[in-house]
Amino acid sequence: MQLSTSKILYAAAVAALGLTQQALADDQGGSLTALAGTKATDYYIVNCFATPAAGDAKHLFFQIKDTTAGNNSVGVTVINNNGPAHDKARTTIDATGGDAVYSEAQTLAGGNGDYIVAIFHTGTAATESYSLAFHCETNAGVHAGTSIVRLSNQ
Ligand SMILES: [Ca+2]
Ligand SMILES: [Ca+2]
Repeated sequence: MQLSTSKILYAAAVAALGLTQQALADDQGGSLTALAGTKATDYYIVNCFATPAAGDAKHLFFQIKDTTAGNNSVGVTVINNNGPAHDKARTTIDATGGDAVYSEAQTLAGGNGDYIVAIFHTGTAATESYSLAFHCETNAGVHAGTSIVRLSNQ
């Protein structure tokens, strides 16, 4: 009886941990500088991979927050060639900078592997800072293996 109770408590703890992981997104901060002009683009690769606990990644979840108040909006485009036909790239833009609200969340289904992430801003040359929230998820919505590397910083 004691053992059964322990097992149930353990299962509950694991379930709670899983839900917590699902809600937590990784976060990547950065800035597009005025010096880089209107062409300023930051370029990252996010890798989604299977973990023993979660299994295979199905898609990348992402949204962005423009942390610089002002007219220029910050957006992100994610590209993956393994996605379904005509759905290999998605974009989301935070229309209001300087508040706590992120852009509309998007998911792009490319399975395990590399996702190209390009962050840009609209309007004239300006320094615009951002926070990118992202994580890979399984078909069940569980946090899968996620890593990021920055290839270009403007
Ligand atoms: Ca802004
Ligand atoms: Ca916002």
